[in-house]
Amino acid sequence: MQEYDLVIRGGTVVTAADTARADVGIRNGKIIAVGLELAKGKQEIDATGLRVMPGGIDSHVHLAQPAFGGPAMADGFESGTRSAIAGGNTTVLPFALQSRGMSLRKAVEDYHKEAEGQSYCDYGFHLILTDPTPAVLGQELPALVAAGYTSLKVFMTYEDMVLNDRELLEVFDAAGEYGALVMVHCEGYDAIRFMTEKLEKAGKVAPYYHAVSRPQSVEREAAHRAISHAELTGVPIMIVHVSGGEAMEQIRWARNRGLKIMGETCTQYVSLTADDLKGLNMDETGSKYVCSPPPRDHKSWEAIWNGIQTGVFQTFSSDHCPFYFEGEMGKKNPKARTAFKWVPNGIPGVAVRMPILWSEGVAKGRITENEFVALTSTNHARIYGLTSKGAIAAGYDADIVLWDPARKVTISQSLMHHGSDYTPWEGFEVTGWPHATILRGEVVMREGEILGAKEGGKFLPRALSPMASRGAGAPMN
Ligand code: DUC
Ligand code: ZN
Ligand code: ZN
Repeated sequence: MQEYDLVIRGGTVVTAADTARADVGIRNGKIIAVGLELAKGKQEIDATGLRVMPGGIDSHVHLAQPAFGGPAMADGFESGTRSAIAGGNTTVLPFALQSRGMSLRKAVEDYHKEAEGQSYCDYGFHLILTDPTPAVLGQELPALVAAGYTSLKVFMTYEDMVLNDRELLEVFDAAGEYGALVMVHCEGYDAIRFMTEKLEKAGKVAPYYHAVSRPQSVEREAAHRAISHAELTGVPIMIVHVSGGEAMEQIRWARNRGLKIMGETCTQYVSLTADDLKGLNMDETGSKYVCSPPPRDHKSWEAIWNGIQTGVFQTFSSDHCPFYFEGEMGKKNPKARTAFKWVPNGIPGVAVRMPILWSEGVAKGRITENEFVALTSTNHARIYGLTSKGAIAAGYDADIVLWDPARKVTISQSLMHHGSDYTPWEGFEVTGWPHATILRGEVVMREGEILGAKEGGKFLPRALSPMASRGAGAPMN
């Protein structure tokens, strides 16, 4: 009897902890051995010259969501997860958005219908709470947390989603009681409205002014407020999509005071700038880059790298939030052309997250390969309760990316496999690219060719986050 269904031979295994020349033996979708001179498998992959790393886990993607106040998204589960595996990922965590007045349970059921049989990679759901009624917080939330939806996101802006301070406190408190991890979108609603109206009165409505309407101070103030609420309720929080040094310094300050505040940053905050929103000549091509918080400037990139290098950020995500550019549903639909406030917020990036972090981070000497694995996979698994993911070790799911560290690629729409009709990174040059993606022992992508099936991914109920427990444990470093 063959011991292994698959042996990945001759590669260099890189985990969040260490690097070693080793083979990986897989049976029934699980890693069962990591060692030298493993017996021949039924199938063999020659990984000579490649890094063998845990498959990417992108814990911040939006799929099949009824938009951020605008047209429908360009990706459902099929195209969004296809793009994910093209980029070396094996798990994504999208959001189940509760519309106001709607039951949270119903929102989750609806997203399951969208995802069932339509996912090329494994997936779980964060909840988005927009209507934290006593019934939602007292009954639905604990039941959903117990069923494996162990994290939730709240918004401090957006007409349809914003929670006031009292509501934020109630949500934090309830999450603390059930052990759910709270993710916070930190941008101040009133400040954005004030700025938007002022800019509109001055006729400044081009996409670029989206960035002007939500400067770093708006993000910093909200981050500070969220941290204060976390302190008051004794609840750890994750501040998501941090765009620059100002909010980053708030997290650092909080941690230095012993608070359990975590941070996430994203690809766009080390590779795009607000000037990209100017488009070709302050025209609507700038809307291709409209996302929130907006990308900043080169100085911010350096601040974000500093936060990555010093452990302020635990996760590096894409915040994949895809829209079309052209057409009635696109970012330059007729209404969106009249003012930046109507341009849907978000950009597609699940396929470029790992290549850009490798290229700008590892290849340029800013982070180690092990830090890359922690930032793109292992920390996402640990923080969000994905207990069988994020490591190359016996007993873990055989979710693996075979990485070509030297491969030079010019990013283009044709490589993305997503639903959007553009990529914000068209023409961006990277060193380092996924050679193959392996999901629970099956090769689902090789050399850009999608080999997996859209029924191949499965839903992952998640354990409670060890980082979410109220007041327990030492502060994070
Ligand atoms: N927040 C997100 O998390 N994603 C896209 C837009 C936004 O505001
Ligand atoms: Zn957000
Ligand atoms: Zn997001």
